[in-house]
Amino acid sequence: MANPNQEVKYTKLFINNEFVNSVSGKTFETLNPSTEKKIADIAEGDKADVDLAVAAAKKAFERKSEWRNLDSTARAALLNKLADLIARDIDIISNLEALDTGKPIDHAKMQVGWAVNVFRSVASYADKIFGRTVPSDGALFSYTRKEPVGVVGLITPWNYPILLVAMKVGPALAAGCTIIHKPAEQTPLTALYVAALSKEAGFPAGVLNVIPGYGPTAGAAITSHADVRKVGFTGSTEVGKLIMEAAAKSNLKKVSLELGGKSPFVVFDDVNLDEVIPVAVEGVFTNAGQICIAPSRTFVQESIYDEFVKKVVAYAKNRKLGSQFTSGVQQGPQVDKDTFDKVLTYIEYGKQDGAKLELGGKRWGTEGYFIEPTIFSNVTDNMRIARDEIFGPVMSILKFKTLEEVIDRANNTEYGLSSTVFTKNIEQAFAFANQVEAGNVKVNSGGMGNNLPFGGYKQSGIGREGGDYGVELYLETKAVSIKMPYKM
Ligand code: TXE
Repeated sequence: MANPNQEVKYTKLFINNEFVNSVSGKTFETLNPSTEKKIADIAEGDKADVDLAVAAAKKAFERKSEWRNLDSTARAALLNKLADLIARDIDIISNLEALDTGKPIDHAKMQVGWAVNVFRSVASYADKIFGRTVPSDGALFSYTRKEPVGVVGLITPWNYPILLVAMKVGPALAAGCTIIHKPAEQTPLTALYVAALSKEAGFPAGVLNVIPGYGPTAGAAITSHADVRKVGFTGSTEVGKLIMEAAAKSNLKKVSLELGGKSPFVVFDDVNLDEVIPVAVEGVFTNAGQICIAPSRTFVQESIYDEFVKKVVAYAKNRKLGSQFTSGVQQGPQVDKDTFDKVLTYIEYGKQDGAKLELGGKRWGTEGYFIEPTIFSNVTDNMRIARDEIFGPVMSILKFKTLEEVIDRANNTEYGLSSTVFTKNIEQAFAFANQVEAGNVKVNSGGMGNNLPFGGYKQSGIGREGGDYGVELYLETKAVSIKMPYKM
Protein backbone atom coordinates (compact mmCIF):
# COMPACT_ATOMS: atom_id res chain seq x y z
CA MET A 1 0.00 0.00 0.00
CA ALA A 2 1.55 3.31 1.09
CA ASN A 3 5.06 3.23 -0.34
CA PRO A 4 7.40 6.24 -0.23
CA ASN A 5 9.79 4.30 -2.48
CA GLN A 6 7.27 3.68 -5.23
CA GLU A 7 9.08 2.87 -8.48
CA VAL A 8 8.64 5.54 -11.16
CA LYS A 9 8.24 3.66 -14.41
CA TYR A 10 7.25 6.38 -16.85
CA THR A 11 9.40 9.47 -17.22
CA LYS A 12 9.39 10.12 -20.97
CA LEU A 13 7.07 11.93 -23.34
CA PHE A 14 4.10 9.86 -24.56
CA ILE A 15 3.57 10.37 -28.30
CA ASN A 16 1.65 8.06 -30.63
CA ASN A 17 1.35 5.41 -27.90
CA GLU A 18 5.13 5.25 -27.29
CA PHE A 19 7.31 6.67 -24.53
CA VAL A 20 10.09 8.68 -26.17
CA ASN A 21 12.87 11.08 -25.24
CA SER A 22 12.43 14.74 -26.04
CA VAL A 23 13.88 15.97 -29.34
CA SER A 24 16.33 18.17 -27.43
CA GLY A 25 17.27 15.30 -25.08
CA LYS A 26 16.68 17.67 -22.16
CA THR A 27 15.20 16.56 -18.86
CA PHE A 28 13.99 18.30 -15.72
CA GLU A 29 13.71 17.14 -12.12
CA THR A 30 10.49 16.50 -10.30
CA LEU A 31 10.90 16.89 -6.53
CA ASN A 32 9.29 15.51 -3.40
CA PRO A 33 8.10 18.70 -1.65
CA SER A 34 8.35 17.08 1.79
CA THR A 35 12.08 16.41 1.44
CA GLU A 36 13.07 18.80 -1.40
CA LYS A 37 14.82 15.78 -2.96
CA LYS A 38 14.59 14.58 -6.53
CA ILE A 39 12.09 11.83 -7.36
CA ALA A 40 13.00 11.42 -11.02
CA ASP A 41 14.31 13.09 -14.17
CA ILE A 42 11.51 13.73 -16.64
CA ALA A 43 11.88 14.25 -20.39
CA GLU A 44 11.33 17.95 -21.09
CA GLY A 45 8.99 18.65 -23.98
CA ASP A 46 9.22 21.78 -26.10
CA LYS A 47 7.92 23.05 -29.43
CA ALA A 48 9.50 20.28 -31.54
CA ASP A 49 7.89 17.63 -29.35
CA VAL A 50 4.53 19.39 -29.39
CA ASP A 51 4.74 19.46 -33.20
CA LEU A 52 5.25 15.68 -33.25
CA ALA A 53 2.44 15.10 -30.79
CA VAL A 54 0.05 17.35 -32.71
CA ALA A 55 0.92 15.54 -35.96
CA ALA A 56 0.12 12.20 -34.27
CA ALA A 57 -3.13 13.57 -32.84
CA LYS A 58 -4.09 15.05 -36.20
CA LYS A 59 -3.50 11.74 -37.94
CA ALA A 60 -5.53 9.89 -35.32
CA PHE A 61 -8.37 12.35 -35.97
CA GLU A 62 -8.40 11.96 -39.77
CA ARG A 63 -11.65 10.97 -41.46
CA LYS A 64 -12.05 7.18 -41.49
CA SER A 65 -9.28 6.68 -38.94
CA GLU A 66 -9.69 3.90 -36.40
CA TRP A 67 -10.69 6.44 -33.74
CA ARG A 68 -13.19 8.27 -35.96
CA ASN A 69 -14.72 4.97 -37.07
CA LEU A 70 -15.20 3.73 -33.55
CA ASP A 71 -18.82 3.37 -32.45
CA SER A 72 -19.72 5.58 -29.54
CA THR A 73 -20.48 2.50 -27.42
CA ALA A 74 -16.94 1.28 -28.10
CA ARG A 75 -15.59 4.69 -27.03
CA ALA A 76 -17.59 4.36 -23.82
CA ALA A 77 -16.20 0.86 -23.30
CA LEU A 78 -12.62 2.13 -23.71
CA LEU A 79 -13.23 4.84 -21.12
CA ASN A 80 -14.70 2.30 -18.71
CA LYS A 81 -11.70 0.05 -19.32
CA LEU A 82 -9.36 2.94 -18.51
CA ALA A 83 -11.34 3.55 -15.31
CA ASP A 84 -10.96 -0.14 -14.42
CA LEU A 85 -7.19 0.00 -14.94
CA ILE A 86 -6.82 3.14 -12.81
CA ALA A 87 -8.85 1.38 -10.09
CA ARG A 88 -6.65 -1.72 -10.45
CA ASP A 89 -3.50 0.36 -9.94
CA ILE A 90 -4.93 2.73 -7.35
CA ASP A 91 -2.16 2.05 -4.84
CA ILE A 92 0.65 2.74 -7.31
CA ILE A 93 -1.03 5.88 -8.64
CA SER A 94 -1.80 7.16 -5.13
CA ASN A 95 1.83 6.70 -4.12
CA LEU A 96 3.03 8.59 -7.20
CA GLU A 97 0.50 11.37 -6.63
CA ALA A 98 1.46 11.70 -2.95
CA LEU A 99 5.19 11.71 -3.74
CA ASP A 100 4.89 14.35 -6.45
CA THR A 101 2.45 16.73 -4.74
CA GLY A 102 3.23 16.16 -1.05
CA LYS A 103 -0.42 15.55 -0.23
CA PRO A 104 -1.23 12.94 2.44
CA ILE A 105 -1.49 9.47 0.96
CA ASP A 106 -5.11 8.92 2.03
CA HIS A 107 -6.11 12.20 0.33
CA ALA A 108 -4.23 11.12 -2.78
CA LYS A 109 -6.03 7.80 -2.76
CA MET A 110 -9.41 9.46 -2.41
CA GLN A 111 -8.61 11.68 -5.39
CA VAL A 112 -7.57 8.72 -7.54
CA GLY A 113 -10.95 7.22 -6.60
CA TRP A 114 -12.69 10.41 -7.75
CA ALA A 115 -10.77 10.23 -11.01
CA VAL A 116 -12.07 6.69 -11.56
CA ASN A 117 -15.62 7.94 -10.95
CA VAL A 118 -15.16 10.83 -13.38
CA PHE A 119 -13.93 8.46 -16.12
CA ARG A 120 -16.93 6.20 -15.52
CA SER A 121 -19.28 9.14 -15.52
CA VAL A 122 -18.00 10.57 -18.81
CA ALA A 123 -18.07 7.08 -20.32
CA SER A 124 -21.82 7.10 -19.70
CA TYR A 125 -22.14 10.27 -21.82
CA ALA A 126 -20.03 9.02 -24.74
CA ASP A 127 -22.94 7.26 -26.44
CA LYS A 128 -25.51 9.90 -25.50
CA ILE A 129 -24.22 12.83 -27.51
CA PHE A 130 -27.47 13.76 -29.20
CA GLY A 131 -28.36 16.25 -31.89
CA ARG A 132 -31.92 17.53 -32.38
CA THR A 133 -34.41 17.80 -35.22
CA VAL A 134 -35.56 21.38 -35.62
CA PRO A 135 -38.93 22.42 -37.11
CA SER A 136 -37.64 25.02 -39.61
CA ASP A 137 -39.91 27.07 -41.88
CA GLY A 138 -40.48 25.90 -45.48
CA ALA A 139 -39.75 22.56 -47.12
CA LEU A 140 -36.63 21.80 -45.17
CA PHE A 141 -35.68 18.94 -42.93
CA SER A 142 -33.34 20.46 -40.34
CA TYR A 143 -31.27 18.81 -37.69
CA THR A 144 -28.18 19.34 -35.58
CA ARG A 145 -25.21 17.04 -35.08
CA LYS A 146 -22.68 17.19 -32.29
CA GLU A 147 -19.15 16.54 -33.50
CA PRO A 148 -15.78 16.46 -31.74
CA VAL A 149 -13.84 19.73 -31.96
CA GLY A 150 -10.71 17.93 -33.22
CA VAL A 151 -7.20 18.05 -31.79
CA VAL A 152 -7.35 19.62 -28.33
CA GLY A 153 -4.61 20.89 -26.01
CA LEU A 154 -5.14 20.34 -22.29
CA ILE A 155 -2.96 22.18 -19.79
CA THR A 156 -3.28 21.29 -16.11
CA PRO A 157 -1.84 22.50 -12.80
CA TRP A 158 -0.24 20.68 -9.89
CA ASN A 159 -2.80 20.92 -7.09
CA TYR A 160 -5.07 18.03 -8.17
CA PRO A 161 -3.08 16.36 -10.97
CA ILE A 162 -4.92 13.03 -11.40
CA LEU A 163 -8.36 14.52 -10.84
CA LEU A 164 -7.68 17.15 -13.50
CA VAL A 165 -6.52 14.47 -15.93
CA ALA A 166 -9.95 12.91 -15.43
CA MET A 167 -11.83 16.23 -15.63
CA LYS A 168 -10.18 17.21 -18.91
CA VAL A 169 -8.91 14.11 -20.71
CA GLY A 170 -12.10 12.17 -19.81
CA PRO A 171 -14.65 14.50 -21.46
CA ALA A 172 -12.38 15.21 -24.44
CA LEU A 173 -12.12 11.45 -25.10
CA ALA A 174 -15.86 10.97 -24.54
CA ALA A 175 -16.50 13.65 -27.17
CA GLY A 176 -14.18 11.86 -29.63
CA CYS A 177 -11.35 14.39 -29.71
CA THR A 178 -7.63 13.63 -29.83
CA ILE A 179 -5.39 15.15 -27.21
CA ILE A 180 -2.08 16.76 -26.35
CA HIS A 181 -1.94 17.00 -22.56
CA LYS A 182 0.70 19.05 -20.76
CA PRO A 183 0.74 18.31 -17.04
CA ALA A 184 2.28 20.83 -14.65
CA GLU A 185 6.07 20.70 -14.47
CA GLN A 186 5.86 20.12 -10.70
CA THR A 187 3.69 16.98 -10.96
CA PRO A 188 3.98 15.00 -14.19
CA LEU A 189 4.05 11.46 -12.75
CA THR A 190 0.40 10.39 -12.62
CA ALA A 191 -0.47 11.83 -16.04
CA LEU A 192 2.32 9.72 -17.57
CA TYR A 193 1.08 6.65 -15.70
CA VAL A 194 -2.45 7.18 -17.03
CA ALA A 195 -0.99 7.54 -20.53
CA ALA A 196 0.51 4.05 -20.20
CA LEU A 197 -2.86 2.74 -19.01
CA SER A 198 -4.63 4.34 -21.98
CA LYS A 199 -2.47 2.24 -24.29
CA GLU A 200 -3.20 -0.88 -22.26
CA ALA A 201 -6.93 -0.07 -22.39
CA GLY A 202 -6.71 -0.06 -26.18
CA PHE A 203 -6.98 3.60 -27.23
CA PRO A 204 -5.53 3.91 -30.75
CA ALA A 205 -2.12 5.52 -31.22
CA GLY A 206 -2.17 9.32 -31.31
CA VAL A 207 -5.46 9.71 -29.43
CA LEU A 208 -3.79 10.70 -26.15
CA ASN A 209 -0.34 12.29 -26.13
CA VAL A 210 1.30 13.59 -22.96
CA ILE A 211 4.07 16.18 -23.08
CA PRO A 212 5.56 17.17 -19.72
CA GLY A 213 7.42 20.47 -19.81
CA TYR A 214 7.28 24.11 -18.83
CA GLY A 215 4.51 26.60 -19.51
CA PRO A 216 6.29 29.25 -21.58
CA THR A 217 7.83 26.55 -23.85
CA ALA A 218 5.72 23.38 -24.18
CA GLY A 219 2.54 25.10 -22.95
CA ALA A 220 2.91 28.06 -25.28
CA ALA A 221 3.68 25.74 -28.22
CA ILE A 222 0.30 24.08 -27.65
CA THR A 223 -1.69 27.30 -27.26
CA SER A 224 -0.23 28.85 -30.40
CA HIS A 225 -0.29 25.73 -32.59
CA ALA A 226 -2.24 26.15 -35.83
CA ASP A 227 -3.64 22.59 -35.77
CA VAL A 228 -4.90 22.63 -32.19
CA ARG A 229 -8.59 23.57 -32.28
CA LYS A 230 -9.29 24.03 -28.61
CA VAL A 231 -7.42 24.55 -25.35
CA GLY A 232 -8.79 23.45 -21.98
CA PHE A 233 -6.83 25.05 -19.14
CA THR A 234 -6.80 25.11 -15.36
CA GLY A 235 -4.36 27.44 -13.64
CA SER A 236 -3.76 31.06 -12.76
CA THR A 237 -5.84 33.92 -14.12
CA GLU A 238 -2.62 35.52 -15.36
CA VAL A 239 -1.73 32.53 -17.55
CA GLY A 240 -5.38 32.16 -18.58
CA LYS A 241 -5.09 35.59 -20.21
CA LEU A 242 -1.87 34.57 -22.02
CA ILE A 243 -3.68 31.51 -23.32
CA MET A 244 -6.58 33.52 -24.72
CA GLU A 245 -4.11 35.88 -26.33
CA ALA A 246 -2.14 33.03 -27.93
CA ALA A 247 -5.38 31.39 -29.08
CA ALA A 248 -6.57 34.62 -30.67
CA LYS A 249 -3.25 35.38 -32.36
CA SER A 250 -2.79 31.89 -33.81
CA ASN A 251 -5.93 30.25 -35.17
CA LEU A 252 -8.71 31.51 -32.89
CA LYS A 253 -8.86 28.16 -31.17
CA LYS A 254 -11.66 27.73 -28.67
CA VAL A 255 -10.75 28.20 -25.05
CA SER A 256 -12.17 27.05 -21.74
CA LEU A 257 -10.52 28.29 -18.57
CA GLU A 258 -10.84 27.32 -14.92
CA LEU A 259 -8.89 29.96 -13.01
CA GLY A 260 -8.27 31.38 -9.59
CA GLY A 261 -10.65 32.38 -6.85
CA LYS A 262 -11.09 34.33 -3.62
CA SER A 263 -14.25 32.68 -2.48
CA PRO A 264 -16.45 34.00 0.32
CA PHE A 265 -17.52 31.80 3.24
CA VAL A 266 -20.34 33.58 5.06
CA VAL A 267 -21.39 32.66 8.58
CA PHE A 268 -24.60 34.20 9.97
CA ASP A 269 -25.22 34.39 13.72
CA ASP A 270 -28.05 31.82 13.79
CA VAL A 271 -25.79 28.81 13.20
CA ASN A 272 -24.31 26.14 15.42
CA LEU A 273 -20.63 27.06 15.34
CA ASP A 274 -19.53 23.54 16.22
CA GLU A 275 -21.00 22.39 12.89
CA VAL A 276 -19.54 25.28 10.89
CA ILE A 277 -15.99 25.40 12.16
CA PRO A 278 -14.78 22.01 10.88
CA VAL A 279 -16.14 22.91 7.43
CA ALA A 280 -14.48 26.34 7.46
CA VAL A 281 -11.16 24.84 8.51
CA GLU A 282 -11.22 21.94 6.04
CA GLY A 283 -12.17 24.33 3.25
CA VAL A 284 -9.17 26.59 3.76
CA PHE A 285 -6.51 24.14 4.91
CA THR A 286 -7.19 20.97 2.91
CA ASN A 287 -4.50 20.33 0.30
CA ALA A 288 -2.38 22.87 2.20
CA GLY A 289 -4.77 25.54 0.96
CA GLN A 290 -3.88 24.90 -2.67
CA ILE A 291 -7.48 24.79 -3.85
CA CYS A 292 -9.09 27.01 -6.44
CA ILE A 293 -12.41 26.96 -4.54
CA ALA A 294 -10.81 27.58 -1.12
CA PRO A 295 -13.16 29.75 0.95
CA SER A 296 -10.35 32.17 1.66
CA ARG A 297 -12.49 35.13 2.77
CA THR A 298 -14.33 34.06 5.91
CA PHE A 299 -17.08 36.60 6.68
CA VAL A 300 -18.51 36.20 10.19
CA GLN A 301 -21.50 38.14 11.55
CA GLU A 302 -20.61 40.69 14.20
CA SER A 303 -22.35 39.17 17.24
CA ILE A 304 -20.55 35.80 16.94
CA TYR A 305 -17.25 37.11 15.54
CA ASP A 306 -15.13 36.83 18.69
CA GLU A 307 -16.49 33.40 19.57
CA PHE A 308 -15.87 32.17 16.01
CA VAL A 309 -12.24 33.38 16.07
CA LYS A 310 -11.59 31.71 19.42
CA LYS A 311 -13.14 28.41 18.38
CA VAL A 312 -11.62 28.27 14.91
CA VAL A 313 -8.12 28.88 16.29
CA ALA A 314 -8.61 26.16 18.93
CA TYR A 315 -9.76 23.73 16.23
CA ALA A 316 -7.11 24.51 13.60
CA LYS A 317 -4.30 24.40 16.15
CA ASN A 318 -4.66 20.63 16.35
CA ARG A 319 -4.07 19.93 12.68
CA LYS A 320 -1.35 17.38 12.14
CA LEU A 321 1.34 18.35 9.65
CA GLY A 322 3.94 16.01 8.23
CA SER A 323 5.21 13.94 5.38
CA GLN A 324 2.66 12.50 2.97
CA PHE A 325 3.35 8.94 4.11
CA THR A 326 3.06 9.51 7.87
CA SER A 327 -0.15 8.08 9.18
CA GLY A 328 -2.77 10.57 10.38
CA VAL A 329 -1.23 13.59 8.64
CA GLN A 330 -3.83 16.16 7.57
CA GLN A 331 -1.61 18.74 5.91
CA GLY A 332 1.45 18.28 3.74
CA PRO A 333 3.85 20.85 2.27
CA GLN A 334 3.23 23.47 -0.41
CA VAL A 335 4.06 22.02 -3.79
CA ASP A 336 7.31 23.89 -4.46
CA LYS A 337 9.64 26.66 -3.35
CA ASP A 338 7.87 29.37 -5.42
CA THR A 339 4.51 28.57 -3.87
CA PHE A 340 6.05 28.35 -0.40
CA ASP A 341 7.70 31.77 -0.85
CA LYS A 342 4.50 33.31 -2.23
CA VAL A 343 2.47 32.17 0.79
CA LEU A 344 5.06 33.43 3.30
CA THR A 345 5.13 36.76 1.48
CA TYR A 346 1.36 37.07 1.85
CA ILE A 347 1.60 36.25 5.54
CA GLU A 348 4.00 39.20 5.85
CA TYR A 349 1.56 41.39 3.89
CA GLY A 350 -1.16 40.41 6.37
CA LYS A 351 0.96 41.60 9.27
CA GLN A 352 2.04 44.79 7.46
CA ASP A 353 -1.52 45.67 6.51
CA GLY A 354 -2.68 45.50 10.14
CA ALA A 355 -4.46 42.14 10.41
CA LYS A 356 -4.12 40.30 13.71
CA LEU A 357 -2.16 37.05 13.50
CA GLU A 358 -4.07 34.54 15.63
CA LEU A 359 -2.30 31.31 14.67
CA GLY A 360 0.76 30.07 12.78
CA GLY A 361 2.45 32.49 10.43
CA LYS A 362 5.70 30.70 9.69
CA ARG A 363 7.47 27.73 8.26
CA TRP A 364 6.85 24.36 9.95
CA GLY A 365 9.93 22.19 10.52
CA THR A 366 13.31 22.55 8.88
CA GLU A 367 12.93 20.45 5.75
CA GLY A 368 10.26 20.58 3.05
CA TYR A 369 7.89 23.37 2.05
CA PHE A 370 5.61 23.18 5.09
CA ILE A 371 3.73 26.22 6.41
CA GLU A 372 1.81 26.29 9.68
CA PRO A 373 -1.97 26.67 9.46
CA THR A 374 -2.28 30.44 9.69
CA ILE A 375 -5.27 32.50 10.82
CA PHE A 376 -5.71 36.27 10.66
CA SER A 377 -8.56 38.14 12.33
CA ASN A 378 -9.50 41.82 11.97
CA VAL A 379 -9.06 41.52 8.22
CA THR A 380 -10.60 44.28 6.10
CA ASP A 381 -11.59 44.23 2.44
CA ASN A 382 -8.67 46.22 1.08
CA MET A 383 -5.88 44.19 2.64
CA ARG A 384 -3.83 42.17 0.19
CA ILE A 385 -4.69 38.93 2.04
CA ALA A 386 -8.38 39.70 1.42
CA ARG A 387 -7.98 40.56 -2.25
CA ASP A 388 -5.46 38.19 -3.83
CA GLU A 389 -5.46 34.44 -4.20
CA ILE A 390 -2.83 33.20 -1.73
CA PHE A 391 -3.17 29.50 -2.51
CA GLY A 392 -1.88 28.42 0.88
CA PRO A 393 -3.03 27.55 4.40
CA VAL A 394 -4.12 31.06 5.37
CA MET A 395 -7.57 31.95 6.73
CA SER A 396 -8.64 35.60 6.69
CA ILE A 397 -11.59 36.40 8.95
CA LEU A 398 -13.67 39.51 8.21
CA LYS A 399 -16.59 40.97 10.19
CA PHE A 400 -20.02 41.91 8.74
CA LYS A 401 -23.34 43.22 10.03
CA THR A 402 -26.12 42.64 7.49
CA LEU A 403 -27.11 40.37 4.60
CA GLU A 404 -27.10 43.20 2.04
CA GLU A 405 -23.67 44.36 3.17
CA VAL A 406 -22.13 40.89 2.99
CA ILE A 407 -23.52 40.19 -0.49
CA ASP A 408 -21.99 43.43 -1.77
CA ARG A 409 -18.66 42.70 -0.12
CA ALA A 410 -18.62 39.06 -1.25
CA ASN A 411 -19.11 40.31 -4.82
CA ASN A 412 -16.49 43.04 -4.55
CA THR A 413 -13.78 41.01 -6.31
CA GLU A 414 -12.75 40.18 -9.85
CA TYR A 415 -13.01 36.48 -8.96
CA GLY A 416 -16.22 34.46 -8.91
CA LEU A 417 -15.53 30.76 -8.62
CA SER A 418 -17.21 29.49 -5.50
CA SER A 419 -19.08 30.56 -2.37
CA THR A 420 -20.50 29.15 0.85
CA VAL A 421 -23.18 30.38 3.22
CA PHE A 422 -24.16 29.05 6.62
CA THR A 423 -27.53 30.14 8.07
CA LYS A 424 -30.71 28.55 9.38
CA ASN A 425 -32.79 31.29 7.74
CA ILE A 426 -34.01 30.00 4.39
CA GLU A 427 -34.74 33.45 2.97
CA GLN A 428 -31.25 34.59 3.82
CA ALA A 429 -29.80 31.46 2.20
CA PHE A 430 -31.75 31.97 -1.03
CA ALA A 431 -31.00 35.68 -1.14
CA PHE A 432 -27.29 34.95 -0.89
CA ALA A 433 -27.37 31.98 -3.30
CA ASN A 434 -29.20 33.97 -5.97
CA GLN A 435 -27.23 37.19 -5.70
CA VAL A 436 -23.66 36.06 -5.12
CA GLU A 437 -21.54 36.29 -8.27
CA ALA A 438 -20.02 32.83 -8.23
CA GLY A 439 -20.14 29.68 -10.32
CA ASN A 440 -21.24 27.57 -7.38
CA VAL A 441 -22.88 28.08 -4.01
CA LYS A 442 -22.76 25.71 -1.07
CA VAL A 443 -25.45 26.16 1.56
CA ASN A 444 -24.78 24.81 5.07
CA SER A 445 -22.15 22.43 3.73
CA GLY A 446 -18.67 22.32 2.29
CA GLY A 447 -19.58 19.73 -0.30
CA MET A 448 -20.50 20.18 -3.92
CA GLY A 449 -22.66 17.63 -5.74
CA ASN A 450 -21.03 15.64 -8.53
CA ASN A 451 -22.11 16.02 -12.16
CA LEU A 452 -22.84 19.69 -11.55
CA PRO A 453 -21.38 22.33 -13.86
CA PHE A 454 -18.13 23.70 -12.46
CA GLY A 455 -16.58 27.01 -13.49
CA GLY A 456 -16.27 30.67 -12.72
CA TYR A 457 -17.92 34.06 -13.12
CA LYS A 458 -15.80 37.11 -14.00
CA GLN A 459 -12.03 36.48 -14.05
CA SER A 460 -12.40 33.01 -12.53
CA GLY A 461 -12.90 31.48 -15.93
CA ILE A 462 -14.79 30.69 -19.08
CA GLY A 463 -16.96 27.62 -19.58
CA ARG A 464 -18.21 24.88 -17.30
CA GLU A 465 -16.69 21.46 -16.66
CA GLY A 466 -18.44 18.51 -14.99
CA GLY A 467 -21.07 16.04 -16.17
CA ASP A 468 -22.50 16.65 -19.63
CA TYR A 469 -21.34 20.30 -19.44
CA GLY A 470 -17.76 19.01 -19.53
CA VAL A 471 -18.34 16.91 -22.63
CA GLU A 472 -20.09 19.83 -24.35
CA LEU A 473 -16.85 21.85 -24.09
CA TYR A 474 -15.23 19.47 -26.58
CA LEU A 475 -18.06 19.44 -29.13
CA GLU A 476 -19.04 21.53 -32.12
CA THR A 477 -22.69 21.84 -33.12
CA LYS A 478 -23.44 21.50 -36.82
CA ALA A 479 -26.76 22.60 -38.31
CA VAL A 480 -27.92 20.65 -41.39
CA SER A 481 -30.85 21.67 -43.64
CA ILE A 482 -32.07 19.31 -46.38
CA LYS A 483 -34.51 20.33 -49.10
CA MET A 484 -37.68 18.23 -49.12
CA PRO A 485 -40.15 17.92 -52.03
CA TYR A 486 -42.82 19.59 -49.90
CA LYS A 487 -43.25 20.61 -46.28
CA MET A 488 -43.55 17.54 -44.12
O1 TXE B 1 0.18 28.51 -12.16
P1 TXE B 1 0.27 28.55 -13.74
P2 TXE B 1 1.39 28.40 -11.11
C1 TXE B 1 -2.97 29.99 -9.10
C2 TXE B 1 -2.55 30.08 -7.63
C3 TXE B 1 -1.08 29.89 -7.70
C4 TXE B 1 -0.77 30.68 -8.96
C5 TXE B 1 0.53 30.36 -9.61
O2 TXE B 1 -2.87 31.34 -7.12
O3 TXE B 1 -0.41 30.41 -6.57
O4 TXE B 1 -1.82 30.37 -9.83
O5 TXE B 1 0.66 28.94 -9.82
C6 TXE B 1 1.14 26.13 -17.47
N1 TXE B 1 1.35 28.98 -21.75
N2 TXE B 1 -3.38 28.65 -9.50
O6 TXE B 1 2.49 29.30 -11.45
O7 TXE B 1 1.55 29.19 -14.16
C7 TXE B 1 2.01 25.53 -16.39
O8 TXE B 1 3.14 24.88 -16.95
C8 TXE B 1 0.75 27.81 -21.54
C9 TXE B 1 -4.79 28.38 -9.45
O9 TXE B 1 1.71 26.96 -10.97
O10 TXE B 1 -1.01 29.11 -14.23
C10 TXE B 1 1.02 24.60 -15.71
O11 TXE B 1 0.88 23.40 -16.47
N3 TXE B 1 0.77 27.17 -20.36
C11 TXE B 1 -5.14 27.10 -10.08
C12 TXE B 1 -0.28 25.39 -15.78
O12 TXE B 1 -0.09 26.35 -16.82
C13 TXE B 1 1.41 27.77 -19.33
C14 TXE B 1 -4.18 25.99 -10.06
C15 TXE B 1 -0.65 26.15 -14.49
O13 TXE B 1 0.41 27.00 -14.14
C16 TXE B 1 2.05 29.01 -19.50
C17 TXE B 1 -2.81 26.43 -10.14
C18 TXE B 1 1.99 29.63 -20.77
N4 TXE B 1 2.56 30.81 -21.02
C19 TXE B 1 -2.46 27.71 -9.83
N5 TXE B 1 2.60 29.36 -18.31
C20 TXE B 1 -6.56 26.65 -10.03
N6 TXE B 1 -7.44 27.29 -10.79
O14 TXE B 1 -6.88 25.67 -9.36
C21 TXE B 1 2.34 28.37 -17.43
N7 TXE B 1 1.62 27.39 -18.05
